[in-house]
Formats: sequence, C-alpha cells, structure tokens
Amino acid sequence: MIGDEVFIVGDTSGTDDTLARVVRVDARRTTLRRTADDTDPYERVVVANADRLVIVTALADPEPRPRMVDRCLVAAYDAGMQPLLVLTKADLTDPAGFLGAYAPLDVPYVVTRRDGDTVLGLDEVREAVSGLRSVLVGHSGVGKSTLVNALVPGTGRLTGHVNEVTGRGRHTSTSAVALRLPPAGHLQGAG
Ligand SMILES: Nc1nc2c(ncn2[C@@H]2O[C@H](COP(=O)(O)OP(=O)(O)OP(=O)(O)O)[C@@H](O)[C@H]2O)c(=O)[nH]1
Ligand SMILES: [Mg+2]
Repeated sequence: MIGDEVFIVGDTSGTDDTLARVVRVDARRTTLRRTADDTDPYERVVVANADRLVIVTALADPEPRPRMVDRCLVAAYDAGMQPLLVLTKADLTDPAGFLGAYAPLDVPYVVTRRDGDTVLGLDEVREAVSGLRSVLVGHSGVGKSTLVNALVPGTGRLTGHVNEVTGRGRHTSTSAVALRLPPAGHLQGAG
C-alpha cells in the first residue's frame, strides 16, 4: 500500500536478476480508507501513514459540495490525519459564505486564488503541508493539479478546463503520484 513502511532483505540494488523481499510491514500510524459505495463493494485503504488530508474545494466552478467536504473531514479524523481545507478560485467568488458555514468546526483552512499565472495563497499551503505527508482530495476540476504544479515545479501534471455546460471537471488526473516537496529556497520565483 502506498505509504507503508516496510523492512526489506536481499539485494536492493535493483539490477537485473537480483531479488529482494519485503519481510515486515510496520504498523500503520494512520490509515486513510475509502468506504464501500455503489461503484465498489469493498472498503479499501487508500494511503497509509499520511499525516494531513488536504481537502481541495473550489469556491465556484465547480460549486462547492459541502457533503463531500463533510465526508472528507470524517475520513480524515477516522484515519488519524489532520485535515486542511484549501478553498481555491477565490478570484471567482467571495469565500466568506463558505467559511462562515465551516467556522464552528475550527478546521484549519487556506484560501487560494489565481492571478495570471500565479497562485496566491500558495505559501500558506506550503507552510501547512511542510514536513507532513499530505494527501490531496477533491472533486474533478477544483484545481488539485494546478496546486501540485505550483508547489512542485517540474511536475507537469496536466490540468483540464471545467466543462462550461455541465459545470463539472474532466477527470484529467487518473493516476496517483507521491511527490517530494522541494525545500523552500528552491521554489522562490516559481509562483
Ligand atoms: N479562476 C481560477 N481557475 C483555477 C484556479 N485553480 C485552478 N483553476 C482552473 O481550474 C481548472 C481545473 O484545474 P485542475 O488543476 O485541472 O483540476 P483538478 O482538481 O486537478 O481536476 P481533475 O484532475 O479532473 O480531478 C483549470 O482550468 C485550472 O486552470 C483558481 O484559483 N482560479
Ligand atoms: Mg488533476
């Protein structure tokens, strides 16, 4: 499982005709699960040992889905992870309404907006995830890949336009990747 910490014996050089095997999987500190639903009858572990669940929600285009946010918050607490709300696209609408609804829960949040090619609020996101293994979740089109590209330059995650007719994203990203956050100095001027 992604994130598991394992003990390996054998030849770990990775060269042809060598063999190494996993002899122990350490107990998980946190376990993020996806519950069974209509599309999948089994509960599955999504990622092990992650510290922070970054719940990415667009303030508009696509519209926020509070029930999805609520489910993610429950999943984070159930997993033993710290949630962080990242509210994107504040250039399109005022975040006050959404934030007002979530204020009583006291969940940490960051608001981001795009200004030309720059993502404003990025430094706060970086600070909130630095030193923590973080997992991004959120509906298609909310701007996850846009954030990842800005946080980890050179990643080249494809981004997709939100469909103007349906107001939905296009499920541009279909694979999971683990990326290392570069040291802060590395990112200066990267936007
Ligand atoms: N106005 C505005 N648009 C944004 C912002 N962030 C991202 N977008 C746009 O939103 C669209 C979707 O962004 P993506 O980064 O592809 O979204 P995603 O969450 O990775 O989507 P999937 O891979 O389909 O799950 C793109 O057209 C982005 O340029 C923002 O802060 N403001
Ligand atoms: Mg994407």
